[in-house]
Amino acid sequence: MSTATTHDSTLSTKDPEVAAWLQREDRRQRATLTLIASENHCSAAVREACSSRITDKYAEGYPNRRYYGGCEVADGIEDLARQRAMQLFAGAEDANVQPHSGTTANLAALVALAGPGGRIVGMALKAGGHLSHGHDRSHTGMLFAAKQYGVDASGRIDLDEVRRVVKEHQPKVVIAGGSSYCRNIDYAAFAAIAHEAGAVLLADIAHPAGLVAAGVVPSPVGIADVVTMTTHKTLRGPRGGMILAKKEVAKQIQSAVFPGSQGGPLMHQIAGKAIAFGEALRPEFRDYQRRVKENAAWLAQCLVERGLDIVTGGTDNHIVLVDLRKTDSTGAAIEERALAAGLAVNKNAVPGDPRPPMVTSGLRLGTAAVTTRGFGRDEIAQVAVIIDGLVKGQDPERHRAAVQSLCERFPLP
Ligand code: DSN
Repeated sequence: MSTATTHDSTLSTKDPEVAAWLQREDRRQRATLTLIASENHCSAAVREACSSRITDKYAEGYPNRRYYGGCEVADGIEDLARQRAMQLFAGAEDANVQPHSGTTANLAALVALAGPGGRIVGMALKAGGHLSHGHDRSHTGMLFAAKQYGVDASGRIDLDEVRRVVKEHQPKVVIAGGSSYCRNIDYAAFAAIAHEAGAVLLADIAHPAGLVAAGVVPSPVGIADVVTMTTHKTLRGPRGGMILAKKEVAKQIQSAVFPGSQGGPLMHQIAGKAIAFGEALRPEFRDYQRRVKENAAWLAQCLVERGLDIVTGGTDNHIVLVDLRKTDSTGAAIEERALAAGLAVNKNAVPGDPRPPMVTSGLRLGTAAVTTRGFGRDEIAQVAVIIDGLVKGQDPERHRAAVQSLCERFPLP
């Protein structure tokens, strides 16, 4: 197993305190199985770009239209990232690789498409949506007039309910996508609902971006007017965001990102994005995403066979949402117990959850990171046994050695 890190050499002599924290994080990740659905392990090449010298460079503006001199390398990198993004997401007419995160991508897109105070409709966080889709604690719920739709009793989006909310609210933007929604989304139906009401469709694929790029789940590209995403979840790149837009709205999106909501782009992250998109264009990436999806379906099946409730009974993507309401436990309690066993998971509301967000009755699991480590059916089945044991009250210590052995057999990239 390689232990070399970019901070081992210079940093440990220049700033041993920070180096020690970063080394501790290396050890934590190596010795933990990450089942957090929004996390992954990017390649050493991506990490190298992110710690490169271009972090020093100011490049406000866009390629060939910058507010600073000396941007020729920044231009080359940003153009390459945009070209690769459009190759990866076939049908994309424009790509903006500058958003610092998924939330800033959504905020910029909403300002561009709805305007300040404009009406928007998105999925409620509790139903599987995202804070930045109009939640009242997010600026998207404060700066826009937001209404939210939920899911039906089975945990699935009810398109009749979406249509009803859209007809009633007459928004400028309808948002499709979420952070704990595990089923495929019918983007064509969403587009029809949005367009009937004179609204545009924003598809947020922050979670399934990698699966979409690999063609193993449906793509909204070419259907939605704008597609936002993060680059660090299933897409397995550096932390950041991206916006794909149809030609008609590309200019508005561009100015909403810069100068509207951001200053200088993080060129080191954009270099990392270019590398990740290049990796995602290789055939191995498609195979990886196919395994991510198969592993999630298998994890859901193993947990159901052991008697646990899974929201919607299974999954179409990388997310498995365990509903703990029939057990004595809470999401917070299992998150803590899982960590003691060496598994990183996160508590998450389930639709209709009576518990507050810091407690919750759900557990969100994802297979992107462990599949990067090389997990297949046997290892996923072992994980299911451990999670089931923890929910049933077993001592986490009992599973620690098995988790450590999996971590050693399946090292980080
Ligand atoms: N933090 C992301 C997630 O976990 O899904 C959403 O912002």
